Amino acid sequence: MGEKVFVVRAEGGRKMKRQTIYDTALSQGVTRRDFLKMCSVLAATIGLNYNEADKVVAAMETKTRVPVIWLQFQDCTGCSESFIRSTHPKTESVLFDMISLEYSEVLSAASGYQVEDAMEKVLKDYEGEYILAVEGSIPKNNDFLSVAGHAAKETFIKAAKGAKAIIAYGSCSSWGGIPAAYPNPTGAKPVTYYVKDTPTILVPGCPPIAEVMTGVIAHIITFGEIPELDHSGRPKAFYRHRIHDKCNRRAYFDAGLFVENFDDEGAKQGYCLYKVGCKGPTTYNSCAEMRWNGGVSYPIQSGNPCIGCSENNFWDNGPFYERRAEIPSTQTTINPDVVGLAALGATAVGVAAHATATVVKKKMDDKRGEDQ
Ligand code: FSX
Ligand code: SF4
Ligand code: F3S
Repeated sequence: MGEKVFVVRAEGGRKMKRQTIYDTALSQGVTRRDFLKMCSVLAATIGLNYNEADKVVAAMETKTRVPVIWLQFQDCTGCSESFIRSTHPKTESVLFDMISLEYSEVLSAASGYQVEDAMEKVLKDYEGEYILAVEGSIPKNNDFLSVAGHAAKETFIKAAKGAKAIIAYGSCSSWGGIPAAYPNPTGAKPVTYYVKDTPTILVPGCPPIAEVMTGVIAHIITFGEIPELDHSGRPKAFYRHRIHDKCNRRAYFDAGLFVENFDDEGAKQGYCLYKVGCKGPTTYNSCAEMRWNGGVSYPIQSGNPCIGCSENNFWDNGPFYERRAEIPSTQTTINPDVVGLAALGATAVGVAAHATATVVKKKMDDKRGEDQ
């Protein structure tokens, strides 16, 4: 058990021995028991059954750490902040055991030429093997952002060329995000605008859930390929449900009990936030299932309507905190009023038949009156 396991890797004609992920974990003081625990959590995160955790164990015991280059463009660094707060498994394990973070403006100890050289070396030595994580959108106009004297676009296209996969981490790199909001002064674009022939996984959210990133990387390590994606390029395992489908306030929606104002009795009771603008019915993300900060809570649980931060154009889809009568049919399979109708039966006929902000409000008020 204590014997070190190395993977032999050909590098420039030479054979090099590199530590496996498991061995790296041991050298960081992680016990076998903790390692197995970490693998079980990872297996659950990537959607494997409990009895399939051995696939993750086998991969971590035999594979070496994946080199990662993490580029930041037009962003607020919230994505990095979110990632380093990953709790399942602990970020230290993810960062130092599963991946080898070769370049990060926030986390690299080195800076200046030193770190620029390190990135060049990875592009050359690990061509086709490294993962490129991108945070932030890329401006069309080169004047807006350059790092180390290179325009953002140029740096991204160069790094994307030899990547095994690109992970667009956050809504800005996935869709354009806040920098691309009207009037989009920089001509901000998502990564897919510039590169189409490198496998790209979108992990939207402003910021995204840290454990989703961990899960995506664990999937690539375990299976040697990117996870199954939906029609927009998001990993299905994490974006297959709407917030509304798994929301802890859903029973109130179905019962027609809504918060009307943030300081009313409904708010105190934890009623549904639909009428104060919740975009859960049109937002695909794992917040309601995985929750944030190690499963502690998520916006809706803490009383704030979902603002749809993982959806395309979320900033321009506002205003937030106001209910819109129409739910865009392209983003939802079923109108939430109809969802409510199905669950509520005959009592909800009035809800569905009068699905406009004002009329729904009146009907709900009427219904409450009857209930009391
Ligand atoms: Fe964007 Fe990430 Fe929102 Fe911020 O960097 S997805 S503005 S949380 O940080 O890119
Ligand atoms: Fe939850 Fe929002 Fe749906 Fe209400 S509208 S059930 S608060 S997701
Ligand atoms: Fe964002 Fe909505 Fe989750 S606002 S963090 S997608 S609950």
